[in-house]
Amino acid sequence: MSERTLVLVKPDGVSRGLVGEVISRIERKGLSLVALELKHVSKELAEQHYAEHKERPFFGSLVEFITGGPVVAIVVEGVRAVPAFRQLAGGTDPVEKAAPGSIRGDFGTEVQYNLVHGSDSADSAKREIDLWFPNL
Ligand code: DAT
Ligand code: MG
Repeated sequence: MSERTLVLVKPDGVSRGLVGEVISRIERKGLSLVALELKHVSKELAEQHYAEHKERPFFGSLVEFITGGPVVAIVVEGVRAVPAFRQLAGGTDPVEKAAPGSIRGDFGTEVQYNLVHGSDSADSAKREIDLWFPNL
């Protein structure tokens, strides 16, 4: 069953020149790109995107980070796209949780600078795609 997920290459991934690497891994996994945009993220969009974390101590710095440079937002489609991209990304902590071979495991060291976002469920994907690509 085909489904969609929202992928973000966060500002650290863009500034480190890893956009092509991330897209390449998505394509090699067998997933398709449906929409792609380089975006400067407003504080409002960042706060809505990460609304589930608004009570967490890192929320302020997370919003500051994600609005601090352009991100590449991608709608990805394919069979089991949501968990498939989470697998490609690796766990949230690039050192403790993300396995080597994953994007975070291969390229990251710090939790905040973990390079990519991927929706965590089909419901989150729908909410996030509506937020980032209202015209899709
Ligand atoms: P994920 O991005 O793997 O879905 P999450 O939804 O729990 O992880 O958190 C969203 C982002 O917030 C995460 O990618 C990086 C940041 N973050 C999470 N936990 C953090 C922490 N303990 N300290 C700093 N940043 C954190
Ligand atoms: Mg999450």
